[in-house]
Amino acid sequence: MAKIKSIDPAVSEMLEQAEKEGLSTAFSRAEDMKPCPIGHVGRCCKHCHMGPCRLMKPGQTGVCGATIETVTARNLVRMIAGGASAHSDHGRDLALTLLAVAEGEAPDYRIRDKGKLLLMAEYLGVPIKGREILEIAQDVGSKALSQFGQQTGELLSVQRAPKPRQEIWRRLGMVPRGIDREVVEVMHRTHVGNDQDHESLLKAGLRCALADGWGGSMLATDLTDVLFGTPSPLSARSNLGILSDDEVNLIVHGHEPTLSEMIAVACMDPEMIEYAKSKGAKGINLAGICCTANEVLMRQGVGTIGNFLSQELAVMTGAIELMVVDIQCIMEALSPLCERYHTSLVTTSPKVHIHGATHIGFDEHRALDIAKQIVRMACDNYPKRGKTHIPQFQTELVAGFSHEYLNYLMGGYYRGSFRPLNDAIMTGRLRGVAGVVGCNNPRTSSHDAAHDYVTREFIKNDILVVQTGCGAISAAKFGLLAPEAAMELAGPGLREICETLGIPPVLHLGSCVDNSRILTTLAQMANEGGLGTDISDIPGVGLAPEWMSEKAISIGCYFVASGVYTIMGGKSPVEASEVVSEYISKVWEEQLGGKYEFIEEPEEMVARSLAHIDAKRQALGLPDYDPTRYGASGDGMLLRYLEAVEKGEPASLYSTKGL
Ligand code: NFS
Repeated sequence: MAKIKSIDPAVSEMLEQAEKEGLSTAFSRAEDMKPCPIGHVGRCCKHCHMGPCRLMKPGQTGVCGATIETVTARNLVRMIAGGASAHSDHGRDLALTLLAVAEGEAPDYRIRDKGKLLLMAEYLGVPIKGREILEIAQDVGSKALSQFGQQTGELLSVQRAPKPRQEIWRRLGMVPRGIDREVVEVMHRTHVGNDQDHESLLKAGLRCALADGWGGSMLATDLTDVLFGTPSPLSARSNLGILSDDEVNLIVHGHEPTLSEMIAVACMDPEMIEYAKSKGAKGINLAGICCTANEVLMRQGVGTIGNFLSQELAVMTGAIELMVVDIQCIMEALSPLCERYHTSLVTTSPKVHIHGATHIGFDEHRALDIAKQIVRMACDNYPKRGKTHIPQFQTELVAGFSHEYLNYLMGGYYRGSFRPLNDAIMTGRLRGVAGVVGCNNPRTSSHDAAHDYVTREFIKNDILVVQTGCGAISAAKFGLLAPEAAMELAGPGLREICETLGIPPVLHLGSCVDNSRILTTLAQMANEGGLGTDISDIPGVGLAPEWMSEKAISIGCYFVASGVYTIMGGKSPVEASEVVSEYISKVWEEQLGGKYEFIEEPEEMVARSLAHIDAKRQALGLPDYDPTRYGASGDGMLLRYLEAVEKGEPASLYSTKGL
């Protein structure tokens, strides 16, 4: 039987359609071109023009004498620098936007979450007493910006990590000094003729990753919350079925929230809706792809039509009038594909120009005007729409779980707390926690399959799952972000918790920069007490089962450096060196309490995660995980009782026996 390319029925339907029409996709291109077996596992060094050198035989070195250890470590840390620069540059732009708002130069934006601004002021050391909110915002913006160019000292947000963690970083010389400095230093160290010691290269790599997670990404998340609101739960829909047959379909794609938030405003403008109607459409349907989708989903409830591998297939529906992109994860294949349809591809970032696309440079000084111009362009395309093929699959979801909301959820407005979560883990009602994040990759067995498998296994085993990025979109499409999923799929302890709190068993925490929400959440769990004193004590794991981007490598590494056992799917990019592979697993675990492993089989990912979580429970002296102690309360119990009664089976509401 042929390998199923995707477990998403909408994607499968579109792939059939693509085949019928003879169109290439990332799936077909990945099949036609196998990854380079030399570079894929880190054997290739192409940092100078004496090479590329291929280190194929044991003991073989590059022309300069570089060993396989140096080459694999260099390649890995350069990936970290690439990922960290992408997340951090995104954060920098938001700091500039906040400054523009504070200085009255971005009239269409405002400070939406003053509480979050004050929190930022606190950790950035900005005085607040007796000051106007815009004055504080100006200082927060400048201070945030200064973190990128800082040359010495420590990044201020490092203080948000548990104290023992900060001490580990200080002891190892791993505290980031400035965000840009760490990225530049990795680029410098990996230039020909520099750092030739894999240990020191890898240390610099982790410091750079920390500058991403606790620096650029954390600032990006916090600044976005200040400008557009800290998320709280809302419902929305996902998958290609939410494309409309009779409305203008406008898709936002990429990662930045600044323009997409304005487009969301413009799409609700009665004047724009009238304009759409004047073109024969019933209205305007705004939806998203990738992390821009996550940004507007988390705050505005805008639906998501899919994750990374859906972008080309969405255009092939013929139902998209316009796709507006900002930065990152935008396939170059989109432009020629859009030309085959009536779809306009619009680029907006000065950093992303795409041949064949229309460039409308984004300018926060006249954001709403630009957003309206783009909406009008989409409407103008509607009469040109030809035959469409929209797969009829969609699901309901609940998103919007910020760190702040989790506090509120468990303790109310005045007594926000993580006590109930820690207690649940301590008693064994919850076995542990897991973050399942990251991309899609056509090289994995089936699109979304690994995400879906590990997530279902975790919740079945009473592990509360948090997600971001394309992983979260995968969970959305398969109904795992719906509260009902707890009733059907969660283990007994997790189900009871979900019922009590009214939450899904899988919590959507946002875009990929919002992995920083997982960091601050873990820090609070460690500080709350009962689960040790550091992040590495917590029974938890992090996984990116279908990763492909450099950003995912950086994310994985900052989780390891924060003390989390982190599993990446697929082949290891450092497989060529046993020494480096062992270093990032065993030595990093000894130093930091977190290890970095690449595991191809989802079953193995789950097995190792469960073993790790149980070992952490044991180290804390917590009771062994025992699901039979829970599940005798709540609606789930009642439902199973009613089901048993209906089938004429023995049932009792007062005992779990026989149910
Ligand atoms: Ni993260 Fe978001 Fe998706 Fe991967 Fe790309 S969209 S930033 S990199 S592919 S999860």
